[in-house]
Amino acid sequence: MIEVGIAGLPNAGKSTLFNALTKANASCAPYRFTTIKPNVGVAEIKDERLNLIAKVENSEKIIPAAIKFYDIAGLIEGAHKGEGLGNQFLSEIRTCDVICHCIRGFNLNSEPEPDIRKDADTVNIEFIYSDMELVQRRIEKIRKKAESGDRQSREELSVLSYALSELNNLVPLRKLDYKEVEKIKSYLPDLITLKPVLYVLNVEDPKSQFSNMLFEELKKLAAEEGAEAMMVAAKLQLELEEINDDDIRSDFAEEFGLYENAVSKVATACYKLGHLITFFTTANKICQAWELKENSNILLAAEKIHSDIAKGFIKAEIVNWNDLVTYGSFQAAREAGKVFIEGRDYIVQDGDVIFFKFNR
Ligand SMILES: Nc1nc2c(ncn2[C@@H]2O[C@H](COP(=O)(O)OP(=O)(O)O)[C@@H](O)[C@H]2O)c(=O)[nH]1
Ligand SMILES: [Mg+2]
Repeated sequence: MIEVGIAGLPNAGKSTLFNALTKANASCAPYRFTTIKPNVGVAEIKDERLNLIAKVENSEKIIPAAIKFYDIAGLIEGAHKGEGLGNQFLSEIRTCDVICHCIRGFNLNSEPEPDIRKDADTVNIEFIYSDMELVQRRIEKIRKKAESGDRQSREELSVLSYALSELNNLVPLRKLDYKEVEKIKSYLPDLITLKPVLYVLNVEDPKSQFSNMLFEELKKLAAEEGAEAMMVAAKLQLELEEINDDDIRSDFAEEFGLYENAVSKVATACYKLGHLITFFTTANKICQAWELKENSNILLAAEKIHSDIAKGFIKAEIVNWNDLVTYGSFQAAREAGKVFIEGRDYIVQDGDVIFFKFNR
């Protein structure tokens, strides 16, 4: 399950966003909204494709993919030195796949006017300092061995020294060359600035000029960093989630310009950043969505479901969800030449519906 850490300055609206996202779910088990800890929640990712596939396949149950959110508090200037709640919370971000950086885009009496770049930088610099510390510590640990001539340690030392020099220049590591990023990741996978970032501008009113002016600024900043940006009205979105009547709900969403499904919006952006795709299965009358790393072969997909399917893998029949739905049945899609038989080297594509054949 993809894990997303919601970070940002105090009063940016992180908890409001967290609540909006984790409440935005109901319908089918097993995920729903589950509170693991007060600040950890799992939301199911509504995916219209699932409903359409389920209909064609006469599935009796739908199981969406899920996304885990952490509401990460305690990040203030100096957090890396233990200010505020300090490192305890930075360590929670380290295990996440994507950082959702929440930026305040509304006025609050106790806070100065929103300042996109300044606010973003304050947090980004804490991340950089925190990574610096981790890299330094690791370097100290391996230095002796490297200096004694151990080849592996020397390689690691050279990679980490490079990372440290970039951090010293206040460069987040995700901005480096893909190859360098992969090397650094192989030694220290938990560095925060290696992680992809989704900037979320939290606004009062998504239709206002003020909000949109701030959003333009944020998009510019995100583009410079190769990050993604979106605008959410967390407080209104949370109110939307508390409306049960479908008609009133969609009127409310339309009036205020809200996402009917904020989780899907966030999940789509996070999947893109995390290089994840979705494939589907319909075995045992259960229509299920699964996440998978881009460029994975079909054995990895099989492994996700059950190691026995990977072990006993013979072949798979694959149809794109859109072809399946367009032709109205698996059989009709097959007759139209849209079902493909693939072996173990097949690279799974987003939207594949997969029927595994395996020795039990
Ligand atoms: N006006 C306005 N207030 C908001 C919005 N989102 C959050 N707030 C308020 O801002 C304050 C801080 O929000 P909170 O979610 O606790 O921020 P956190 O410190 O980042 O977790 C609370 O009083 C929220 O009600 C918003 O979109 N508009
Ligand atoms: Mg909070």
